[in-house]
Amino acid sequence: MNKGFDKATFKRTVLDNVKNMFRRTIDEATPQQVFQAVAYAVKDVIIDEWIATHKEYEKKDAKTVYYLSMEFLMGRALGNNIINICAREEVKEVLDELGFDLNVIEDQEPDAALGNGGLGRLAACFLDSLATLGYPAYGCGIRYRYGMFKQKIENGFQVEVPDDWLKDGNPFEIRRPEYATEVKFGGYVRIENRDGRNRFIQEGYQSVMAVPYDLPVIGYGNNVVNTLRIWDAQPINTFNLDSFDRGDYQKAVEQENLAKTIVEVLYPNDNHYAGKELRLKQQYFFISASVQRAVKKYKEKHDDIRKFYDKVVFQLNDTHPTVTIPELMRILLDEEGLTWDEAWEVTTRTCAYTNHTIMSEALEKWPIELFSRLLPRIYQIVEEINRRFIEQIQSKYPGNYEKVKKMAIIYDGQVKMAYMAIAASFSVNGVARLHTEILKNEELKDFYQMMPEKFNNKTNGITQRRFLLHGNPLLADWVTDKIGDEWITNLPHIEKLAIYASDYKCQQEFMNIKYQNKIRLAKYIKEHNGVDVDPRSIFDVQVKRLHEYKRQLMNILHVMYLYNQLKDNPNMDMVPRTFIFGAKAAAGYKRAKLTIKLINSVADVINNDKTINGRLKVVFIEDYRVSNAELIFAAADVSEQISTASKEASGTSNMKFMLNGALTLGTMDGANVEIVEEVGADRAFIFGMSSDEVIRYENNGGYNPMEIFNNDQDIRRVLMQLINGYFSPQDPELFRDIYNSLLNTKSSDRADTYFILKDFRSYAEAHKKVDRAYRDEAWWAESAILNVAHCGKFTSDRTIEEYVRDIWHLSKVQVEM
Ligand code: 26Q
Repeated sequence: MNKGFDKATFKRTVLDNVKNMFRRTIDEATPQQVFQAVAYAVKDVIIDEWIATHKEYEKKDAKTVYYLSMEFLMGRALGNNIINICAREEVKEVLDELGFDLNVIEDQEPDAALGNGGLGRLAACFLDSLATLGYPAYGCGIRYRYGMFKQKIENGFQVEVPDDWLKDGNPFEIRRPEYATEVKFGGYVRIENRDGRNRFIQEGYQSVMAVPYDLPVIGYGNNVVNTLRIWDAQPINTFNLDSFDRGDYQKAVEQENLAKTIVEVLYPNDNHYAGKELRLKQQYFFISASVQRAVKKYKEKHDDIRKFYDKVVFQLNDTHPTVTIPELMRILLDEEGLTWDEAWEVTTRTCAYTNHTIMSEALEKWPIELFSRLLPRIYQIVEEINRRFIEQIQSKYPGNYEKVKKMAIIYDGQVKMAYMAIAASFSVNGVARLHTEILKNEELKDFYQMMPEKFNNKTNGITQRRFLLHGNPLLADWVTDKIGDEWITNLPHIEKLAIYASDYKCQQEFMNIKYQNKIRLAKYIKEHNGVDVDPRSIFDVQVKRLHEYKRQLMNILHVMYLYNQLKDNPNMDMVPRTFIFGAKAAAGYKRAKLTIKLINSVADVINNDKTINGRLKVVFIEDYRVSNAELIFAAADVSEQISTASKEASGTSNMKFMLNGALTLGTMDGANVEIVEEVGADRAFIFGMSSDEVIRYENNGGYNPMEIFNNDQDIRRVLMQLINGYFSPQDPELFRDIYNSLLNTKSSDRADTYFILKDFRSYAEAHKKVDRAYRDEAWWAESAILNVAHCGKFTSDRTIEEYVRDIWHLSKVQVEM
């Protein structure tokens, strides 16, 4: 309940908006038009708080974190905003009175899909927590014209469709041309000696104008509204005839094109580096604009730039924003006139770096040629950072050239972004305890040995406001009924539920809510996939980006194995199971896309086989994204978290499932380790090799999948079905590449890189345990409730408080209205 919320005024505003924006009365308005009208009305409600929040920050002269990220996977804003202003009931009533269903209106909004997966969604959860906790923060990113592509499934194959998310406008954003900033690319650097000092002047460059759009990030029930600032690009001087005369015609066209292409589209790679020139342009574009703006804002109130770090901290979301470091150095050296040592002091006390992956193919390395051509002055600075860093390595390890080779920022013709980020940050953090340990002891061992004080862990978290309060209203109300609503802003409080876990009536209530949510998802699946699924079956779910290390392939191979068992033994006693997948594959990732086809081919055969009596169903949910994720988590019984141990830095869907009372079926990887620690190993289904074992095999060899293939007839049969046309009669060779990846990779790579065959038996065993466990309804309900009760650690509120305490050192601000 929001005491200040005036229903009558709100209703009036909605009606006026429909009239003024569309020249219609409410009964003539389409749902999309009503959505627009409601969204603008909500913006009216929060605008004063937005202004007041920033006034308060100014007044307090509060230190601010800038969360710099190429991705913010925000999802829809309306429903979340209504929840955070605590006016969901009121808005629902107003819409009821106007003859509209709030859920239908919410469904009109496109997802803001300015991100790929975990890293982008983490940024969005962090913004929610920062605002809710009252910390001064900006998110800084790019206003991509097209976000993450829409996925269509055609004939079982993924087809990518552009995500034209801005086509109906974006009601919550505000364009801020007054903060437009020029960003320069290319050209050359002229050195001029003035008053005995060298000046570095970039000439012959191309530039674009960066124009920010601000989006409100609303704290829960506290009047705080922070800002997500995303930058658009515009041509600098619109084409004029003069340029003809000056012979600059070509350049004018190029500048115009640069502005258009730079923010055109989000790169759809997740955990994979693509060394594309445009990607580096995007990085420098939004970083230069954000850093310039932060410095300008600081200077409006302070005259000693040497104390910049007292008021500003830059958090680098992976290496993608690492040009922050040389860009800040450039501004301090070339524009503010600081000495190198002074500038370095400021930079290294301002920047902190988060690592999200240990996958070597995700490490960013830019060819010197490209980097120096695109960013000539920035490259000079990187060279000097590298020169001094090497000096430092040599003084610490005299004569040890191996160390230089392994740690240099520039080596082998490449600029290594992670090494620069580590060298110039005061903090380096991993995103789950196990991940941080692997960074310290394996991937970044040399850096850890040289500067151990920088390394720290910040286990990821998620916002319960979106993923329980908004996504699962039935369960949210039930929890509040039992223990009050403190959990909304203090998730550990949810532990109070534990005493109800063994109570028969509570178990029944809980399982009934799960059942209602399964009906809701079944309806969605029927509407979108045309497949009937039984809400009484076990909903066994794997939703995340498609990547070999996440092993969706192992999941579907196991489904094939189960199907074989059912065919051999039609009376086999098993609890009906619905295997649900959702995953986008990077457009260029062939094997990932083929895995989607395999899942759909297996689904086709199994779902149409009458002889198995509907005991097995396979569903691939098209276009997995934040908005349908909320429905999926709420309905899940089993959470598949089955990455090869050591490969998943943290995972965050594991936490969202837990929050919604699904049991984890997973490996001891990423944050799964900590989830099991919280809920107890007996309330989860853990299987597979440990990260130590995996790393030992990787270092010493000794794994031969062919042995397993030759000795395990069930596995052999499943693999043969990949190449005998069993699931693809029209094209028996279709899945040959997948078969080869498991058994006989021709290249120098080891076969079965991700140990699918090695872990298969123990995976199947874990599934058997799920089947047995689900039959004991009381045990299952108790375990599910205990998962909810023990998820308190995994709120992003806790994660943010740790960042604040150990890295950012911010103070909370109160906004009175
Ligand atoms: C890099 C260069 C060029 C193009 C694209 C990229 C790129 C883009 C996105 C590289 C990596 C990503 C995304 C990585 C990511 O999402 N990592 C996930 O981060 C989560 C939040 O910390 C973790 O929970 C996941 O374990 C981790 O995989």
